[in-house]
Order: sequence, then structure tokens, then C-alpha cells
Amino acid sequence: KYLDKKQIGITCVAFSGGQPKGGVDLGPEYVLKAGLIEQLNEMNFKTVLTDNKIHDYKEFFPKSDEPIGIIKRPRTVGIVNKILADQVYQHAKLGRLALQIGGDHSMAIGTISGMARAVKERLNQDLKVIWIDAHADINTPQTTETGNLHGMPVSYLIGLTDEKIEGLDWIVPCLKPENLVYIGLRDVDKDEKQILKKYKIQAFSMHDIDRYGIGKILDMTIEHLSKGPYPNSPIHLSFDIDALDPTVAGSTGTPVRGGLTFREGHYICEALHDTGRLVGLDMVELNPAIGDCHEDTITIGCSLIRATFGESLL
Ligand code: 5AB
Ligand code: MN
Ligand code: MN
Ligand code: MN
Repeated sequence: KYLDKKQIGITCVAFSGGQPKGGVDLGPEYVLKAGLIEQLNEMNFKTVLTDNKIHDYKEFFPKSDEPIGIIKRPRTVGIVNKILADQVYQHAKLGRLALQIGGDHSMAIGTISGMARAVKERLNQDLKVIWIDAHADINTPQTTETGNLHGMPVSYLIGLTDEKIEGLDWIVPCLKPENLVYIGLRDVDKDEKQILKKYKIQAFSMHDIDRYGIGKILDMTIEHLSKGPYPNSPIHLSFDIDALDPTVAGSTGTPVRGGLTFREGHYICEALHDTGRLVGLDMVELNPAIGDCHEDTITIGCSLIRATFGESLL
């Protein structure tokens, strides 16, 4: 049950630099145009929009940003995330829920860094993360085949690479492998599979969802995140819309067939709301420039957000 005095700090990240396709930077604009803020206000949330605008962060972009090895736009992705981390931290430190609308998934470097910092400071606890995605986004600069940083945020958050790349060198690892659970995976690179095994990361693929059903998967997820000294510690949900099946939400840059249904996606959000532990939500990789019914993808993005913040069906 949400309280009417609850506040949501909303950060609109109109950023596409973690991948090559245009249009993902339009995600926040379309989500706001679809009426999300009004919908959240209707649910009795007070909403605070970071800097009172949709942020494109362009004033912080470096003048030039040549690839470093295979890594594309490292300084741009780095500085945007550094600023974003502070924005999320500012909301979280005031006790606001933090909603970040993307934008490509490289932005989770900033959102989770900022949230983890606030949770450490306020509660002296480690943040736990649920990553809903077709992909594991855990490539390192050494394993990536594309050089796109939206495929690497988790490796930076865990701290899997010692190599200091200009622009990304400020990142302080803030996520322990045991505090992370994936749901929805079905397109994981070979080296990423090795990493998941090596660090014993809890990962539920579409195969597991077929086998157990989404209800049991969420039970197991929450059980996993309730181990250790702080069984009730805060949870951040990072939701890549490409976790959903492309027939459900096709307006995204790297669609993979065989994904979550509309209800499975919503069930995840509802079950996490019911834990009472949710502190942050990223809704990312909505690209209205792709596909012919982007309204569906945007509308679903909005309803997943509302479900996460407690919209109930009855
Ligand atoms: B997304 C791929 N593994 O590293 C890579 O959309 C795809 O944030 C990454 O999940 C997909 O480029 C990134 C091939
Ligand atoms: Mn993905
Ligand atoms: Mn992703
Ligand atoms: Mn994608």
C-alpha cells in the first residue's frame, strides 16, 4: 500500500550513447507525453522531476570521444553516468523513491551507483538489484564484441575489470554478485555465461520461467535477496523493456524473441512492490523510433512503472 506522502524523484535520461541506434533518447519524452506524471499523481505520489526537465546531459559531453580499444564513447557514457549518480543519490538521500526513465541501459551504471551510495549512507546496508532483461549486460571491456557500453553496466557495478578507461575511472564497485538476480535472460554472450558461472550469480532464464512459472521465480528471487545479514535490505529494479517479447513491446534496440508476456512483466513489478523493499526503478531501452506501434511499448512502460509503485488490480 502506498502512502500519499510518498515522493518519487524522477530523472529523465534522454541518452543513447551506450549503443549505436538513434531514438532511445526519445524514450523519456514519449513516456511523459503519455501522461506518466499525472498517473503517478493520481496514485497520490508527489513527483519531483530532476532539474525540472528532460535531461540530455549534452552540456557535459566531451568535445571529442574517440573509441578506446573497442569501447565506444567511454568519456561521454562516463560523465553522463557520473552526473546521473549524483542526481539519483540526491533524491534517495531525501528518502524519495527514485525513478529513472531511459535512455539506454548504460545509464544503470549511474542509477545504481547513486542509489547504492545513498543506501550505504542512510542504512549502512548493501543495495540488492533485480535485473530484468533478455541480456545479461555483464560484458567487460575484455569480453565485449560490440564495444557498446549498454552491454557492460553490470560488470562495472560489480567491478569485474581493473583496467582504468578514461571517463569510466570514477566508478566505484557497489554491487556484490550475491546481491544480484536476473530474470528473463535468453541472449547471453558466451563469455558472459562464463562470468555468471564464475561469480555464481542467480540468473533465471526464459527456460526457468517456462519450467517454474513466474510466481515461483519471484518467490525464489526474493528468497535469494533475503539471505545474509540484512534480509530486508532495499531493492533496486532495473527493467530493460527488451525483456518483454517483441510481439508485446517491439520498440527497442535489441529485440529477442521468446520473451516475457505482458502479464509476466507486470507480475514481476507487482510482486516486488509487495515486498515493500523497492527503492529505485530504471525503465530503459524504450525506442519509439523503432517498430510500427511504439505507442504500445510506451504505454506498457508506463503501466509497468505504475505496477512497481503499487497500482493494484483490485
Ligand atoms: B541491453 C550484447 N551482449 O554486449 C552486447 O539492451 C548485447 O541493455 C547487449 O540489454 C544488449 O553488445 C544491451 C550483444
Ligand atoms: Mn536487453
Ligand atoms: Mn539491458
Ligand atoms: Mn536492448
